[in-house]
Amino acid sequence: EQDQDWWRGGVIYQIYPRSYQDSNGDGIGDLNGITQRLPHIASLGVDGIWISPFFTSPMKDFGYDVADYCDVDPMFGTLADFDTLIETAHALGLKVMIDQVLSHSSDQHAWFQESRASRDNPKADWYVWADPKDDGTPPNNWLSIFGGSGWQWDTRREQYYLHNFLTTQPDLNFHCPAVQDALLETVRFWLDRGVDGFRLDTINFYIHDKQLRDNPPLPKEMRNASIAPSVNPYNYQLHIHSKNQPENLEFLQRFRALLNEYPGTTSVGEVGDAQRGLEIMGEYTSGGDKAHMCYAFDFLSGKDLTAQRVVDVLTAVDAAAPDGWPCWAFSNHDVPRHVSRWGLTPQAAKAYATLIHCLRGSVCLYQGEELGLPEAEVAFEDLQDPYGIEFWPEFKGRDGCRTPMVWDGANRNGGFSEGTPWLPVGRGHFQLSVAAQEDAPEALLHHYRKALSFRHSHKALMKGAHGKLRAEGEVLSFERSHADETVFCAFNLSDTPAVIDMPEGDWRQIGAELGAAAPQAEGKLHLGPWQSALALHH
Ligand code: TEU
Ligand code: CA
Repeated sequence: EQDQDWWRGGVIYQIYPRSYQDSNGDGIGDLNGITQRLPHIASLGVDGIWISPFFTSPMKDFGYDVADYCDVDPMFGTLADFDTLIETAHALGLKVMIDQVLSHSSDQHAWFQESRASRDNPKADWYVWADPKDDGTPPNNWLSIFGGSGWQWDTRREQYYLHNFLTTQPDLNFHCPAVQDALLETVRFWLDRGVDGFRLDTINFYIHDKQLRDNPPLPKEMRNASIAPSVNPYNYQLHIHSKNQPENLEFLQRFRALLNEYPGTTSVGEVGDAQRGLEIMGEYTSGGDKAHMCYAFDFLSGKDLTAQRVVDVLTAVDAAAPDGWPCWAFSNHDVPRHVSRWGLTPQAAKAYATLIHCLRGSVCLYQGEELGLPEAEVAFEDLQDPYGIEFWPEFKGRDGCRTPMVWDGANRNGGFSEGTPWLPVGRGHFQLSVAAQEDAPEALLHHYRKALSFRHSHKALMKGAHGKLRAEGEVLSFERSHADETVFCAFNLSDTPAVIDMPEGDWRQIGAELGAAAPQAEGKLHLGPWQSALALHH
């Protein structure tokens, strides 16, 4: 019998298709390449995969600019290749989630071509068009996440259109019911093809303020063009009118009703909001009638991840909505890989790998995370990300986490491609290849497998509530419980030994395969550098 709640506490492996495996030597990863590598993913013990966009696209934002929601870009393969991928994944026990970029399309999408042709065509209001102010300037002060004004002038319509990201990513107008209907039809198309769920790109940008009210302006000292908006601490609070309007909840309910017709499917909404991310997670995922999960940004930035920070974030989750369901990630295709961001030694990387698998919520792992890949250094001449090119060198862009997966260090291009890879393989990556780690019992790859299997063998870790959150110095601890199972988890997030008190009660050591410490006499717990302790109550 199929567990329809597989996603609740499940672990999802994110694939950036351009960089996973190239099967035809053009230097760009593709669907057949992914299919070929599914056994590696299954061997990790994850529940499913999320594949970043592979739909027809001019690739201005590498697929996050969709020109046809219901077809595969020839660069990545064909619909038949996708069918084979799903079939192979399912045979290996892996769910398949795809990335729906509904908030905006490519400017090459037929809908936009029609919409921009005149002010009175049937799709005239499918995008967000507005007249200039009397002096010809944009209708309001809204900014693009990728820099500059959020408005682009269109000479044909003599109007501005809204884009929250690149100018080639016009914002779809969700206030228009026909737009919602058309998008939901594309969702149905993929459900009928057998997908198990969706990662919903920029879910909080679906609906903008109809009255187009100005956002609060950027403080003067933050208007410096060399600060990339996504790392500008003020950026997200500045979009209060351009995103996250109340009508979004109604759309999410329509979306959920559609998914409910396909039992066992799921969704994870990407909520990029530094200030209100977890609150929005609560709004969007509680009640069981909107998104299933929201992707949390809390552990995707910062120079380190301290015990106190984890406690603060988990406390905020409870405050936001005890029945809400976050999905945690340390790395993805948009941010510097966490091993580099947090400056982790291999030992520390293991501690965080154990930690993420003990959190309440679901988990996304990003390709190469299981190898401990550091952020690759990409020379300016090799940069591909338009956002990185724009803000170089203060902001290095997103190419350093998008370099090819390394399968075999002894092979040309790490086994990724027979041709010239679209981004060079990271210099220090060859020695961390899958093949190299398979043969090294202490390698991080095996630690990820053990942590995944550990999580899956304890219902309390998959589905349980969390409680008794503590940060004592650099030691983080909490309990997870579900039905009659309670698991105690402690992590020394530092390279100095530490001693804490065990909670009251009888505890049996578990997780020894993860290097976890055993509680000592008199209720003391001695933790070595970066050591964890895991114990079962009985
Ligand atoms: O990202 C949304 C988002 O908030 C990013 O702009 C993020 O702040 C930035 O990439 C950090 O460097 C999603 C996708 O994940 C991203 O790849 C797309 O470019 C973006 O939407 C537009 O579709
Ligand atoms: Ca290819």
